[in-house]
Amino acid sequence: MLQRLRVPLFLIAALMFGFKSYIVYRFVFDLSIENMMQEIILFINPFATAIVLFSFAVIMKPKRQKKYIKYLSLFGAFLLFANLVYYRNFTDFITLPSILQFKNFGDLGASTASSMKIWDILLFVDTVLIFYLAKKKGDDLVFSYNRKSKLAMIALSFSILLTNLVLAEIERPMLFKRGFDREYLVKNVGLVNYHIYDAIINSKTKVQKVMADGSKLHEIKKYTEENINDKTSSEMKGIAKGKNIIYISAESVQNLVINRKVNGEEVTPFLNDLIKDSYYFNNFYHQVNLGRTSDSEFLVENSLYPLPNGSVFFTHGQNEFNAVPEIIKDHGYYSSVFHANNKSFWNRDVAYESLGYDQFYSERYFNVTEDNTIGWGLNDKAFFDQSMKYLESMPEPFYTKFITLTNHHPYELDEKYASIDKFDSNSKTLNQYFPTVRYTDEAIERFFKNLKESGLYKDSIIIIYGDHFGISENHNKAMGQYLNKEITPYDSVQLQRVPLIIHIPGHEDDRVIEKVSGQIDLKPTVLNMLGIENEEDIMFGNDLFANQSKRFVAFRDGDYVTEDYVYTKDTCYDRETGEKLEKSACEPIKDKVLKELNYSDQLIYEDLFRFQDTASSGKGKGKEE
Ligand code: GP9
Ligand code: MN
Repeated sequence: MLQRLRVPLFLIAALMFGFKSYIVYRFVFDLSIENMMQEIILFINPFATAIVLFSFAVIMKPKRQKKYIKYLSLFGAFLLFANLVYYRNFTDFITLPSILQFKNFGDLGASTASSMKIWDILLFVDTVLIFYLAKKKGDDLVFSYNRKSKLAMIALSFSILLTNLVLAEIERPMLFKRGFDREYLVKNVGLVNYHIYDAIINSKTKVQKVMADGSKLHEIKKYTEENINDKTSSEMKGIAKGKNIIYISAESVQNLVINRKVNGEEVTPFLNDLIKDSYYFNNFYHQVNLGRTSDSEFLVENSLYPLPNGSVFFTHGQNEFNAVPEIIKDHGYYSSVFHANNKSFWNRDVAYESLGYDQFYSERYFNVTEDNTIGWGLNDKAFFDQSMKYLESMPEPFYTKFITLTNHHPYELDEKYASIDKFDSNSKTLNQYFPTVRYTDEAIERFFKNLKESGLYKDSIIIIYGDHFGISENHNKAMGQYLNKEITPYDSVQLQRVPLIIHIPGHEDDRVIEKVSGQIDLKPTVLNMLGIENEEDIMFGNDLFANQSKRFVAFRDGDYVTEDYVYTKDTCYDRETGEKLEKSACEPIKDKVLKELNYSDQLIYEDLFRFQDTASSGKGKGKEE
């Protein structure tokens, strides 16, 4: 019958490979499909890629065509098979570094055999058939095409792929620029395209590393010594020695909600109370870029800037760093992260290892059911509750981070969970934001209660910060209505403030600290509190408790804030009043900001910390065990 229809071999191979891939994506990998659009993309993408790959056959002479189709089919089957076996082991997809890295070969070899299943052989059935058809019926199924048909075929197959890419971009804006998660990539563009993307990112990184010039470290070190690192002694030096450090990264919580009401109700009653008994920084800015939560983590652990493109975790997650978890390991600290999301989101499973984390409690450490899920996953209350058993058995002193999730865009919260009413404006996002922030506030309150009950509270220092903005500039009109003013570019910068609360149980000298500060300052602050000095380290932040005022808080796009000015959109504003000033007032700092961002980028792109012999010992396992 095939003969009569004259279906070309390349199309038979493409359709079979597409179909087989779809079955594996949909029913074998555990990919979360949240809506119809995702379902459609998942169906289209394996066929789109398969048709593009196999349609290249049309430009070849029949003999070559046969060879190309046979070996492409074999290669495709092997790619699926290898990823499947790897996935069974690591619930993740193969990355280029993971195959290039020798140490993983060991892991892989040992567990590969046990991860293979007899029915994996089915992945090769279509390939066997293609080999058979090519041999027996090859001359009936392989044709020569004229120029016009060749062009038409290639154009058609690429337009199918383009449709797939456009749909993926609509479903997940900036998918390629931001990377997000290997699961997202596979779900949206398929395994083959994911591997191409992974190869491009990795080779770019490799080239920059090969070109690296280790002597730059001295120049950068000299810059930070002369311009940033404050030598005056901090009043809090050593105060945290031997104590547990507990970070709470509060998803999308902006400073604007602190001490503010909606419909006559406080948005964050617990945090409002807590700051009376804490050091509260009310001019603390997030400095993240496209890597959002992961960028904030990177800033906090390294005191370096995130990158202009993508998430550092994703693009440079295997660099050598001098991160806090690694440094404090030498001082007897055990480090961990709690985050009830897929472990590979933002490439955390890989990046945490480079940062020196000992343990990552990701989604699979939690009991996530339909009943305790809100929005992106496990609700914050259940998250904190279920974390306690791990925290209570953790070796002390520990350094740990809790990353909340409920207050994530689009802030969907069932009425039954909401303690306050929504705001009323033309922005659904802003309206819903307040009840979900309140939910996180209540979850943190519960966590404090749990900490007290477990006895861990008094031996711990708790640091809460907002990871980044929650409401983007697209909602300025509604925000203006809420704040009762028109939002100017100056206000947009001021809205990038997130709360920073440092709570030290038993400490009396608490106050509101108004100095301008940013996420980049947390590493030096915490290290000083722990009494740890590392003369060789390179940090772009300052100890927030030291006397000298920070010179500026730089944002990734070159905008910045100082004690006196806010510089944005090429305009200089008075920081207190928001009045426009002469541009020249802001000019001198502008160059410094760019220089500093550039230095930080060089450190990352060229992986310069690997040239530093003082880098602390051993990396963390960072992995789930
Ligand atoms: C994902 C969570 C949210 O694991 O941290 O990430 P975000 O979208 O805010 O960067
Ligand atoms: Mn976030």
